Amino acid sequence: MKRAADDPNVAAPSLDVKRLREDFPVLQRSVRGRPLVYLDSAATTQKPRAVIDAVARHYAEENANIHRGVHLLSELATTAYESAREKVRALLNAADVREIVFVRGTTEAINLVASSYGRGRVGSGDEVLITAMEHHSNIVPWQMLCEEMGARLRVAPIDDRGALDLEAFERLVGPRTKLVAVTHVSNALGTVNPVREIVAMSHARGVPVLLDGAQAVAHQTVDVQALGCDFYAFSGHKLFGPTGIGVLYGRAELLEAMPPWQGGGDMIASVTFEKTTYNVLPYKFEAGTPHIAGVIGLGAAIDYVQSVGLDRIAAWEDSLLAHGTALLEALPGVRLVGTAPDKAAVLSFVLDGVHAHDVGTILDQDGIAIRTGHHCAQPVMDRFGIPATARASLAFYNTLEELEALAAGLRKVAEVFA
Ligand code: C6P
Repeated sequence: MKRAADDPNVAAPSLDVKRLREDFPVLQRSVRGRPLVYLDSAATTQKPRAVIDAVARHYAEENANIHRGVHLLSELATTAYESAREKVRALLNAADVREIVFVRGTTEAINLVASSYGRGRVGSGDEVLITAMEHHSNIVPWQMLCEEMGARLRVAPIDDRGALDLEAFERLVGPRTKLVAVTHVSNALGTVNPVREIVAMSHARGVPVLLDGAQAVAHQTVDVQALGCDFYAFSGHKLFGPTGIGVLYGRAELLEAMPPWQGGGDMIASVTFEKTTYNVLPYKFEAGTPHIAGVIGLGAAIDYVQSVGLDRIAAWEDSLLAHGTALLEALPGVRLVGTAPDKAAVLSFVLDGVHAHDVGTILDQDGIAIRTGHHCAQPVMDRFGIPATARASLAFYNTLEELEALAAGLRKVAEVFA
C-alpha cells in the first residue's frame, strides 16, 4: 500500500508481534492439536483482551440504556457510547462527530445510503457506478435501488491483475451518474484502489462518492477529509472490535439533507399522530436501542489499534505480503489471483487440480484457518473464470512463520492430490 510509512526517510519502528499476539486470547489456543494459524482476518479479525474486557466491564458495571435515563448507570453508558463516537471521528479524521452514524456494519451502512440518499437522488434513467471488484454488499443494494427507480447500474472494469481500469472508470462517470460506490480495498483480490483519484474524477463531474472501507480501516490510516469522500463505511469486527457494530461516515451537509431511514425511538425530536419531527445528526439515523456494548467495544478496539500504530501495522503487513507472495509464487501449481501493484495483505490463489474447498479443509487439519469460496464477490470469480479461490488474509498479529506453515500445508495438499 502507498502510505506515509513508504517514505524511506520515515523509518517505521517494527512491531513486537510476539508480544502483541499475547493480547489476543484466541491466538493462544490450539486447533486439532496444532497451534492455531489464523489467516482469515478479512472475514473477521480476532479480538484483543482490551476489547473483550471493555464489553464485559460494560455489562458487569454500567449496563443501562442510553440517552434516556436520569440515573447514574444511564449517564455512564451514554458517556461511554458518545466517547466511542469521538474515537471513531478521530480515527477517520472526520470534521465533526455528527458525521459518525453507528450501524450494524458495512452492509447496513451501504443499505442506509442506498435507501435514504439513493431514493431521493436517483431517478429513472440515472446511473450508479461501481467497479467489477465489489463485495456483494456494494452491489446488491445498488441493484435493488436501480430496479426500484428505473436506474442503471454501471460497472467499471478491472484488468487481469485485478487493478481498476481508471481510464474506463473516468469515461463511465457521465451526466447521468448520481453516485459512485467503490471499495477502498478488495476483499477477494487485495487490490487497493486509487481512491483519491476516484474521488477527484467523480467530484469533477459533481458526483458524490461512497467508499467501502471494510478491508481498509484495520490496515492503514484513513483520513476521510484528505480522501474527500462523501460517505465511508466500515465494520467494527474487521477492526478487532465486536460483531454487529459498524460505522457510516457521511459529510454533514449530505446527511442533513437525507431523510431518516428507519423510524422509532431516539431518532425523533417530537411525535404526534399528525406529525413527527426528527432528531439532529447523527441520532436521526440511529433509531431504537443501539448496540451499546458493541460501540463501547469498538471504542476500545480503536484505542488498541492506535496504541499499536496504524503506520507500523501497515509496514509490517507489507513485509508479510511480500514474504507470503514469494512463498506462494515458488509453489508449483499455485496461481495468485489478484496481483495489482498496490495491494493489501490478502493472498487469494488457486491450486491446480484441487478445489479451493479441499485446500481449506486439508489446511484446517493442521490448524490453519483460511477462507475458501467466492468471498461474497461472485462477479470477481466470473471475471477470472474460476468458481472459487483459497484466501489467506492477514493482520498485524500474523508472523512470517505462519506463512511458512501455510506454504508447508499447501505442499501437503499438492501431495495428496498428486
Ligand atoms: N467481507 C470477507 O470474508 P459486513 O458483513 O457488513 O461486516 O461486511 C461486508 C463487506 C463489505 N465490503 C467488503 C469489501 C467486505 O470485505 C465485506 C465483508 C468478509 O471478505 C465477509 S463476506
